[in-house]
Amino acid sequence: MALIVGIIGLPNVGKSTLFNALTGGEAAASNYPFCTVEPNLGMVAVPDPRLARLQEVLGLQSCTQTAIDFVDIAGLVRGASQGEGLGNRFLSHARQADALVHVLRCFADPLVSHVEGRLDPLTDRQVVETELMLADLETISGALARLDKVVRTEPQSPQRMEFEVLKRVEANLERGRSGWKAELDAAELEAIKGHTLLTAKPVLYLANVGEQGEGADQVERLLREVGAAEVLAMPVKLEAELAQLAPQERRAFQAELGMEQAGVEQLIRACYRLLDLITFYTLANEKLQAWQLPQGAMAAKAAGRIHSDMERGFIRAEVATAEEVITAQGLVRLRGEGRLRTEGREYTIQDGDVVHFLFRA
Ligand SMILES: Nc1nc2c(ncn2[C@@H]2O[C@H](COP(=O)(O)OP(=O)(O)OP(=O)(O)O)[C@@H](O)[C@H]2O)c(=O)[nH]1
Ligand SMILES: [Mg+2]
Repeated sequence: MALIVGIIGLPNVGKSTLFNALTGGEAAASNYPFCTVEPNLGMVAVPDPRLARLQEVLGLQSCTQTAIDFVDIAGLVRGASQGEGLGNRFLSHARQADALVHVLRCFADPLVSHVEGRLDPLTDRQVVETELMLADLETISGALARLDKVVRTEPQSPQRMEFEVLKRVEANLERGRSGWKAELDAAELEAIKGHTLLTAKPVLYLANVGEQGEGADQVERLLREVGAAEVLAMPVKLEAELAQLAPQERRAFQAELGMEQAGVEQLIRACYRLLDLITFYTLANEKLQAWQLPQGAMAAKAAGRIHSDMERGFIRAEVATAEEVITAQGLVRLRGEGRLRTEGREYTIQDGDVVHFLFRA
């Protein structure tokens, strides 16, 4: 059950090019608005230096990384919520995503046409977000009409909270406020989760800059508007070209360009954080595997990620940190010295834990 990150934005801003940079793939990318119609789906392994070090000290031939699915969605234009462009098709694909990467064009290439005829990532962002808000308003108005009847006939209905929260979200969206999530607590968010509202999804803005970093002034404007944590600047076309090279060649080229870490790697890791995921590791029968888990999940649930039997028959977990395993060159010494912690089913798994589950089959 890999989580899905949807790539959204206006047409012709570099979404498919970004998808290719991530997957090393060859999705159609061209100077032609609405080049993408059917979404491209690709599974991308999450780079994990800690896993590589574990593999090395354990002397294993292979290991299994975690992955995220990326979906390259059709471009969206003004009026999409009313069916303009590929309208509702775009929106239904975006709705299936767990988080969104919103690509904003910051490169000024006169050869690549802009659907609105000018370079302005701030306005582009507004155009797209307005459509997301309008689409949500429509979803909400349909749901409220139905819930209104329910709470009127049964004022103490369990759906009362859902009704009240949706009304609050609606009031926010009507005032053009997409940041309504901050006002709700966990229970309130849970109550409306089923509506998969687009403005509820975590968003990362990807500023698509030119090959030489052109567009830095636009990135500055963007940073001022949305805050540094949510913006990543990346020369998408260059990254897609790098993705076509063999690993060794790519590293040499990156060193030449003074790039410490590939932009795509930064993006994948940023998405991992955006999805609020942590990684834990298991080592069984000489098989080292990384697993992803929502932040705050407990040991029994983590066991269930591997097999439902392990969750059902959970007895206890033996835990060490990846750093401890690396320093001790494996689990054997840690176990021998009694340094593996014993944890129960309610232990909160920490990022980087190496876990051995004991369970009744
Ligand atoms: N100069 C330059 N061109 C770029 C860059 N990124 C993308 N392009 C070009 O812009 C055009 C559109 O790119 P796509 O990746 O197809 O855009 P898209 O957002 O998927 O477009 P739709 O599928 O039509 O919505 C292509 O000709 C790309 O080569 C960039 O960083 N610099
Ligand atoms: Mg495309």
